[in-house]
Amino acid sequence: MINTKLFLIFAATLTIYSCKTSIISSPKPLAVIPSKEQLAWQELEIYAFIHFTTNTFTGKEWGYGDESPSIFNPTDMDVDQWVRTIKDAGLKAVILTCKHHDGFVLWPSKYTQHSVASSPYKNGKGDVVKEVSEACKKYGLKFGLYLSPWDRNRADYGSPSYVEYYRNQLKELFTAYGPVFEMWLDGANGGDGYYGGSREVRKINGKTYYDWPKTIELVRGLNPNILFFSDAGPEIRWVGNERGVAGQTNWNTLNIDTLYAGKAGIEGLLNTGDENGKYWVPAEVDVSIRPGWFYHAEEDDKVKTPEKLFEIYLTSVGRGSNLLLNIPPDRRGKIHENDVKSLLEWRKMLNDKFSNNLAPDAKVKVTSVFNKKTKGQNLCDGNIKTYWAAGKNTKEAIVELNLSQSKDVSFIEIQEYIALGQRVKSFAIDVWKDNTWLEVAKETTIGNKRIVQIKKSNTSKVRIRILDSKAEVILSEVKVW
Ligand code: FUL
Ligand code: CA
Repeated sequence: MINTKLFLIFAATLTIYSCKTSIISSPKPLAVIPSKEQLAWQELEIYAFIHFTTNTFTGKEWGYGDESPSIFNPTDMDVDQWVRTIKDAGLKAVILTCKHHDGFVLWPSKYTQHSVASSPYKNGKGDVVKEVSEACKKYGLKFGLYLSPWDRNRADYGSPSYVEYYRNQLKELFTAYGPVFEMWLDGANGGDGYYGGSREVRKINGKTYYDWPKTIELVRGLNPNILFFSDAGPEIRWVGNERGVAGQTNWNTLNIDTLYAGKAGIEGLLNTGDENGKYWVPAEVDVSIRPGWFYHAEEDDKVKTPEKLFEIYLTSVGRGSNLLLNIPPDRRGKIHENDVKSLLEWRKMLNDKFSNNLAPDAKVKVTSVFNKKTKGQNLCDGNIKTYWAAGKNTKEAIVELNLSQSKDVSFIEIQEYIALGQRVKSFAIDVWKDNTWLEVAKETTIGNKRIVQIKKSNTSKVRIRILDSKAEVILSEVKVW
């Protein structure tokens, strides 16, 4: 028979004990932190942009809007090959240009004739948006869309009825092809165009014309978890260039109340973010694998090399951003052989260079901990949900990894636990050389992920010195290759 008295004492001790553990204080989040959707988005790291429309067949980058749908005629269309290649290259999602500035739409919209339905593709029975979204489901990739606000085909561009048209198309897209993880609002707006035959220059007020808050609300009603990309966010910001380069200093925070999509002269701010920004608006690095966004046969020998793509990986994902890599299908409706080759070699290069992480076998020493759960070992467990936190308000701290024997080291990767906010303002990396510490890098921000390439060093110890931080330092992972 159970001894009830003993059992009660035991239960009481348990309660006291659990009360005690629950009063261990944890680090407090900063005032500005990512939403759970933004956190999940960061984990995608690399995904594909697909630019495909009449431009593919005219050789233009910006169609004027007077292109006949009859030219949209891919000869050997293979959407499965696009998405399979993207998946094989290790990318996690696809964003498709459902309509570019020329106004031709890739699905049979009931609001316009200027679409695939009027083209020879599948005798007008084709639907590229459907094909891509279904292939994404098949291959387990997320699906996103781009619908150009600027429309050089529409006679009513510039008047309120066009905004209605744009919203109607969003309703169609978000009803038929969701769920959509990200929507791209391009900042290019207004200028010359066909505009239903007027052939003139039209200027709109980018700040007021589209009434974005209303459009965004409409889309969120249909697709609550969506993230909007634009110069101004609200959830994801442009990085300020199309070269594949995020700021060496890259804050996820920004003041978006002074920005709007298409506002000129803010590239520098978008590139670095704003240390004191009041909103969490991480940068996305958009860059094309070719010189243009659309396929042009004369650029077949200008496909970025695996080495160049690797460099871009370091200046985007390696600087805490996500990489949106454009891979434009050709006139057959396939990703060209040269692009496929480059993509797959790049993937192999990433896998090779980042295959032998020395951190899990290292002894970790940290200068302080916040509490007994936020220990240094959490940095090397391969789990981004576990973290090391320095002592309360400790803005300077050192993490030392003892590799036990000398190894060649070329890259150090550090991740902040950004769920509690981006904190680190500056840090340095040292390697143990000739019985002393040698500084090999001095950098500023970390964010979601910072990959620092150092001159290959044969060393038995590596240390990261956090020199300044907004609040106690919190890192989730450190890797050494
Ligand atoms: C720009 C556009 O004007 C380009 O054509 C392309 O779509 C690029 C991704 O964004 O603003
Ligand atoms: Ca961890």
